[in-house]
Parts: sequence; structure tokens; C-alpha cells
Amino acid sequence: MNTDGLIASALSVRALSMDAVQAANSGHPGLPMGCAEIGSLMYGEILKHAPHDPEWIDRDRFVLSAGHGSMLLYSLLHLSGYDLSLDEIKKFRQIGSKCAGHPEYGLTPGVETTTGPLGAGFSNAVGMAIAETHLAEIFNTKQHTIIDHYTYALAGDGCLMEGISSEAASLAGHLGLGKLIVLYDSNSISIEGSTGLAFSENVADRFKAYGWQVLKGDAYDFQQMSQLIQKAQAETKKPSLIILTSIIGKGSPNKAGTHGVHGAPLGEEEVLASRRELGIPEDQAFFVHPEARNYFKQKQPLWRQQYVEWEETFKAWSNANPDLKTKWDTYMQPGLPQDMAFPDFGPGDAEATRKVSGAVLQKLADALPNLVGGSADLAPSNNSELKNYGHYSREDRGGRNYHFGVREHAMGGITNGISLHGGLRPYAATFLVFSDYMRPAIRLAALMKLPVIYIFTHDSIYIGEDGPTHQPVEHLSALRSIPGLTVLRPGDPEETVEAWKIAMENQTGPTALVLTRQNVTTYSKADQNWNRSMRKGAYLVKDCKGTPETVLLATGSEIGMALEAAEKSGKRVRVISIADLNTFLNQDTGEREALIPSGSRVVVVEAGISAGWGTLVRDQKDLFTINRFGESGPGNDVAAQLGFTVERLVEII
Ligand SMILES: Cc1ncc(C[n+]2csc(CCOP(=O)(O)OP(=O)(O)O)c2C)c(N)n1
Ligand SMILES: [Mg+2]
Repeated sequence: MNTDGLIASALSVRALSMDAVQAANSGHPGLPMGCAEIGSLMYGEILKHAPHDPEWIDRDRFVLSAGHGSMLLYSLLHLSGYDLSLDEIKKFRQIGSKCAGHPEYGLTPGVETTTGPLGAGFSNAVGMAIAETHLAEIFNTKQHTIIDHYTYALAGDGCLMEGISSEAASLAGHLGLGKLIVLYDSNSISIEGSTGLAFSENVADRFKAYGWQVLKGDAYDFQQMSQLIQKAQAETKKPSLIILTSIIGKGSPNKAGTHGVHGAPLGEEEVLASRRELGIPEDQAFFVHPEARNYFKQKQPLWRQQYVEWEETFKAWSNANPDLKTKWDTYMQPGLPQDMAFPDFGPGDAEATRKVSGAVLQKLADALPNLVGGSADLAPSNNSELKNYGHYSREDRGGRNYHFGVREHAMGGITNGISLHGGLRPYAATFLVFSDYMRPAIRLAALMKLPVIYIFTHDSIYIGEDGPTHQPVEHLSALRSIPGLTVLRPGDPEETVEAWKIAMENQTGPTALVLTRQNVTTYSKADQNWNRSMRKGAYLVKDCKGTPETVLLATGSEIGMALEAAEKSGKRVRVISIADLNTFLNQDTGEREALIPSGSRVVVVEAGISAGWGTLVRDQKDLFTINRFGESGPGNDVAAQLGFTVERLVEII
């Protein structure tokens, strides 16, 4: 180990971080300065990585869960030779810079995931580690190892206070993810002051109880840290938590060790004092020590060599195992096979859309071996199990079904991690009402444009007896308000098949499938090309003679209701299925007016709150929706109690 090189690297990290934060007059110098040695050791000595190819599938993953310490990551990506120039660092936190306030996936080469919401990265790392074991199980052979990497995360006090890390750590321990190694920046400081204000449990004991190996060390002792990491690597049956005692803002003579250095620039005076303390030339902003440059320059050929060796192994493996290689290609190439057969339904067929979804999922699983996923302990209700494909566990890494346990938030974060890892197409399932418990992870999936699929069943008051705690009313609207999340609520079995196709085709963001508990009946569709039209968000289910007096816009199970009311009303009524409201709202006026003639009255029918629909009706009274919590009782009785009935809709028409 070249300790001088590492010391120079750590000094450069401190210099770059304090200067970038000072220049932006915004940011968090505390973590990067406190973790400069940890980061330098990781990027210089520990990580198997290829700065010239940040997407190399077999690289070690490094997740900065404590995303506010973004300058640590940017400094090290820059120093170790990723495509991140000093100029970008000088524009830290400015519009257009690759150095965003918090690390953003897709924006900066080498950033593995978007972090900032504390604990999220921790859960992503668990997902990445799961993906690694699964792909290793599928593709490695006795002769060739092509997937074999570690997942590291750096977490702070805040990450470990957040519930999501407890959920994710509990599952990681249970699953025995030996190649997951979390470094804990234990500086006993968070924003409001000492962590003692709100955080006093024994973290080591907690993680031991989760089934982790727990190690302790000093964040400034390279030899010791390196040995601890080796010990963590040697433990193949348990994930490891390495608790490293550190000093926030180390290097700042007057602010180190205080909460004042967590998230505010040091100030010009203190920057100067820190330069003096650290031995950085006083007049040199964004200083990089020549020894650090030299150190990382010397690393490049070694990293190249490692990468080339992997490429050679991969080539040899491909030649030796042509069938596996073909399989590999299907894992790495997104998309649906052309000739896939889907379940078939016709008018009159009645089934719950969750059940149809289960049948479609099964077909997809047969055709796409990299489709993996699971539920937060509701698989039998969500119809989300892949039959015949095993259950992922410490004994069976090849299983494609995950038992996430009752841990929705972690499930969301872990599926994001699986998706981020690459090679797998993950889904996650729970009741629609509990989408709230995973909302932060859904939001991050949307922000990162990850093609994760959510199966949300039990989608309205019609679930009945479980009562208002289990009856979603605001959730459709809440999900539709997340930019980039496609929300599909199919109304019958045929639409459900199509919704799954749309979800699978969507490679540029997450999709939520919102499904019924109760049966719905397949209706005939006026639009011959309804499945193509559905991709524009809406289509004509039933037309009337002449100009419609009323156009009913319905979704999901309410399409059946709208058809019945239209029939009973004896009026000229058109029924439109709005399978995807946001996509429909984004169509141009012509497209929309083809379905909703400008003179017609519009009535919206949805068993949920009215938010999001307002612009489509002329009179707010025409929002036939449910703007209150439900009741405990059989589904149809609840609907009757709330006045959400066909009869009432007929009156409105
Ligand atoms: C979910 C979430 N809640 C709150 C915040 C705001 N926040 C950012 S950093 C931080 C304190 C974190 O403390 P710690 O992890 O110990 O970081 P350190 O101060 O040691 O750098 C808080 C509350 C956040 N980023 N994410
Ligand atoms: Mg802290």
C-alpha cells in the first residue's frame, strides 16, 4: 500500500471539497473532510473498477448512501480518472454541472445510484448485492467466473437512524449477503448537534442481532481499515458493518468535530486556516497534490489489466458455453420476445385484474428468465409469485422469487438496487394502500428512470371488509403526481394483459400496475385498435349514435360501472377508458378531442379522490369520485354507503 499516495489523495479530497462548497456557497464539507481517508483507500486500493468503463458489469459497486457527502465522491471520481474534470467540480451545485448537489445516477460517470434521502443508498446496496449473487449463480461455471464483485456502501449516522436501513439490514442479514460491506462513518454528529440527542442504541449489537459481522476501527488508520475490509471480504456468509470512528470536518482547525461543519461552507477565513493546517498552498484553490495525481496515474495500468483479464475470461466463457452466452444476451437486452403468447380473454370473461396479472406474469417469467421480484409478504393476494422458479434464499441464489418480508420501503429500495445493478428486470408487489410505505423509493426510481414494475392490487374501496385503513382513495392520485411514473389502471382482463405489455416495453422509467381485488367483466371495445390507442392513455370503449350528451371517463373497475350506467340512462353516452391519465393529458388537443368532443359534457368516474381530473370537466360536480375515507363492510355495501353506485351515476347522466 502506497501510504504517501493515499495521504496525498486524502489531502486533495479535503482541498477540493472545502473549495467546491465554498465556491458554491452551499454544500456539505463535513463528511468529505471526515471520510477523506476512507474514500481514498476505497478508490485507490480496494475497489475493482475501471474508470474508463464505469458500466463494466463486474465492477465493485460503491454506494455513497450519505449522499450529502457528494463532494467526497466527485473528488475521488475525478482523482481516479473517471470522466469528471476539475472544471465540473468548480461548477459544483450549479445548473448543468455533472457535480449536482447530491449524487445523481445517469448524470455523473461512476455514480451508482441517486442518493440524498438518507438510508436509500443502503437499501440500493442490498439490492445490488442480491443481484450479484443471483447472476453469479446463473452464469459462473466451474471453469470461469464472470460475476464476482463486492458491493460497498458508505453510510452515516442519519442512514442508520432511518427505518429503511433497518429493514434492509434485517433482510440482508437473513439472506447472508457476504459480499455486502457497509462502512459506517461514525462521527457522532448530525445536523442538530450530537447524535446523542436522538440516537443512543448500540448499533454494533443491533447489526449483530440482524446477523451481520460487525467490525470496528479508526477512519484514519489505512493499515487497520485495509485489514478490516479484508476481514469483511473473508466473511462469506454474513454482510459486514465496519464501524469507523471519525471526526466530521477533519482538517478544519476550528470547526472539525462540530455540527457547524456538516452542511455549511467553512467560510473564507476557515478555508484559509484549514489550508494552513493541512499544508495546502494558501493561494491555491482546488488544489490537487501532485503525489495524488501520480498515485492514481500508477493505478491505471493495474486497473486496465484487471479489466482486460476479465474480458478475456468472458470471451473464453462465451466460447466454452454458447448456450449460457445466448442466455446472457437475453439478460442484458431489454424488451419482449416477438412471438410471446399471452393469456386470451373475450367479452363476458370475468376475473379480478390481479389474477389476470398473475397469469400474465407467469407467461412473462417463462419467456424472460431475468424477470425477478416479489412481494412484501402479500404474494398470494398480489398474485405475484413466479411458479416453478424457486425462492431466492441463502441456500438458493438462483431463485427468482423474493420474500421481502413486511418491509415495503426496503423492498422499493432493494428493487431499485437490483435494477441499478443491471442484468435483471425486477418487480415489487403490495396492496395499493401500502404504496405509501414505499413512496420514497418509487420517487427515486422515477428520478433515476429505472424500469422497475410495481404490482399494486386491492385498488379501491371495493376491497371491502378490511375497512378504511386498507381502502386506498388518494393513492392513484398520489402516484400520478410522481413525474415519470407510468400509472396504469386496466379495467378488464384484456386491458390488464395490455397494461403488462406496456409496463414491459417501458424501459425509461417505473410503471405501476393498479389492479382490482374483485372480479371485473371483459367488455367489447368500440375501438378496433384499442390496444394501440391504450398506449396514448385512453380509448373509446363504447360509442353512441350522434354527438354524445355525456362522455364518461372511467378507469379500472369503474369502466364496467360506467358501461352499465350508460346503458340504463337511455341517453347518448360515450364511455372512454382512461388507462393512463397522465399519458392522456399529454396528448395534443386533436387527439383528446377525437375522444371528447368539445361540446360534450364530461363526467369522470373513479373510485378515488378527484385530484388530477379537474381540467377535464366543465363543472366540478361532474367529478363522480370518492373524496373521503371508506368504511368497513362488504365492498358493494361500502360503495352504496358512499353513494358510489350505478343508480347515482345514472341520475348524474
Ligand atoms: C430522509 C432524509 N431526511 C433528512 C435529510 C436531511 N439531512 C441531510 S444530512 C442529515 C444529517 C445526517 O447526519 P449524518 O448522517 O450523521 O451525516 P454527517 O452530519 O455526519 O455528515 C439530514 C437530517 C435527508 N437528506 N434525508
Ligand atoms: Mg454523522
